[in-house]
Amino acid sequence: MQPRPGTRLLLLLVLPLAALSDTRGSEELEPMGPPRDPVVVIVGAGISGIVAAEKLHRRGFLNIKVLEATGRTGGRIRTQSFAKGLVEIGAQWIHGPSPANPVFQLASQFSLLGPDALLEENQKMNIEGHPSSIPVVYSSSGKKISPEVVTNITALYYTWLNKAQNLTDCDPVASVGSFIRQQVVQSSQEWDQDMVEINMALLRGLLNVECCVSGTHSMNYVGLCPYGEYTMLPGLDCTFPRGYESLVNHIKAPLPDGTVVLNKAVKSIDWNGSFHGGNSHVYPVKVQCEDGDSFVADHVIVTVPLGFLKKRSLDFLSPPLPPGKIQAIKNLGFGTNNKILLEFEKPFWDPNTTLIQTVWEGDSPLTEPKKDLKQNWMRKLCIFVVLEPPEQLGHVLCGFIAGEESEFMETLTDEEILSSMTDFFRTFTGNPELPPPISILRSQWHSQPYTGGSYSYVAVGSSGSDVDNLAEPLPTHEEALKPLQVLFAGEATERNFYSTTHGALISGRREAQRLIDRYPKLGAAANKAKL
Ligand code: 6YU
Repeated sequence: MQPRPGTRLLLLLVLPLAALSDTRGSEELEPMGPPRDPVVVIVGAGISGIVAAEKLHRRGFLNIKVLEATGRTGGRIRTQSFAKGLVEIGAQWIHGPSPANPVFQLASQFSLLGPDALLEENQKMNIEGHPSSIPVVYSSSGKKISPEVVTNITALYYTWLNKAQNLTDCDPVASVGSFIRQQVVQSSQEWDQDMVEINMALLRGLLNVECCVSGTHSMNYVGLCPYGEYTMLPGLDCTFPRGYESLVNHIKAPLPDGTVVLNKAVKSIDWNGSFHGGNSHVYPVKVQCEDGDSFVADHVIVTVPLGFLKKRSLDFLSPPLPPGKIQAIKNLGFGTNNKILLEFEKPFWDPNTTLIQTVWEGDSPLTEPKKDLKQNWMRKLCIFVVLEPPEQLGHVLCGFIAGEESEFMETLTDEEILSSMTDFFRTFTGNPELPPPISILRSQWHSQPYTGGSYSYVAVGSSGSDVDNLAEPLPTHEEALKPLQVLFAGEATERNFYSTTHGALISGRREAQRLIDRYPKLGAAANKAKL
């Protein structure tokens, strides 16, 4: 296992001061900052970029620009109208909504949550990242599987997953998928013969759900040793009644007009240079945009998704990223989890159903899904959330699909998906007359050129140190006497909370704080001005 962040902090405390490049006292560094208000450019207006801008603004930084490639803020937080209400195209829940979660803190502060989410008992509930209710499971022979069978196998599966999260000794090349397979093989020897097929099918379904949770094609890609570093906070996952984007809108509200510039895709970042601004000052960084505009800066905070960095790791920066960072970008995983939202005229599910799972008889966790994507892509669809409340939203299911099948789905038309989904639900309900959904909306995160997938995971062959490496600012430790120029935020840079909105938020605050620490007088002046 990699040392946990706490251990690293301890190591840092006992190291000689000279070795602590980016933890040196800010007083020591201040003379190296520019003798004027620093200019900060933030690339990306997702939650990490917006939070960083808001924090710098609040702490007295006057020259901040957030350059966003697309025509909107929020990035992978995206709320849209569908059916009779609002739905989420990206992030859906606050994972672990409890006082330690800064997204929960802000959402409560802005009064964005429903009454249930604010109940103390909900905040204390520990669901360890698993769905809070047992789904109704339909099998491909058109029958519902007995809740008792589902409960037993689901409980067993979660004990294995918890074991995987708590391993202290593991093979560095092992995957979560291989670990689960081992448990299946051992456990299946004790199953009644007539339960083997259905248990195996259910376990394949659960592995497919796990691919959605981890945002990966296969759990064979997710590293076993670092798996436990992802930290689950207590709290019963909750949603935003007025949309997740309401959070981003509240955070960005105090930013002066013109701070966020939309449709301003950054092409490349030149650093370690001497660039003249429109004044007499010289700046070390120049941000070049796709449309020919450029922005000089003292510091740039890069918050672009890992999916984008994977495509551009060699040429997004000039001089290029150090080899270690390029390797970290390569090592870490970034996969696709998409949603297919379907509106039905009338629900085919019972009124109290909150989750629907679909399993294919004959499938097994011991073999990988069939390869012919055109024929089989929908076999990876595994879980549907019944969106609530139906009185406000209509009868809407939100299906999740991960991996290559999900990426293939992105290439189909709405009509093709609708037709496949109609067949799909007719098969699973055993009702050949089931009316088709009346409308559809699906996400296409893999095809978004500035995202390239859904979220990161720590892949086999990578570790938490790759996450830390990605977060490391430039110049690096070796050149620490130069002022900071390029900083990195975004969910993939947060070792314990990657893949979440709170991880992204924490990373944006972390990098803003890194700059604030360099300019103690600015912060002091801002505080004085508030008194
Ligand atoms: C969460 C959830 N959730 C579902 C789906 C998705 C995600 N997440 P951004 O991308 O937001 O911003 C970067 C910006 O940069 C962006 O606007 C770009 O356009 C811009 N940009 C890029 N290139 C540029 C350039 N060249 N120039 C200028 N601009 C440029 N998180 O907490 N709850 O329910 C879900 C879900 C379908 C796609 C999610 C969820 C992930 C979050 O959405 C995501 O982390 C943050 O929004 C990212 O913010 P950011 O600022 O970093 O980037 C054990 C273990 C397992 C580990 N996983 C467990 C957790 C599972 C995660 N949950 C997933 C579930 C759902 C449904």
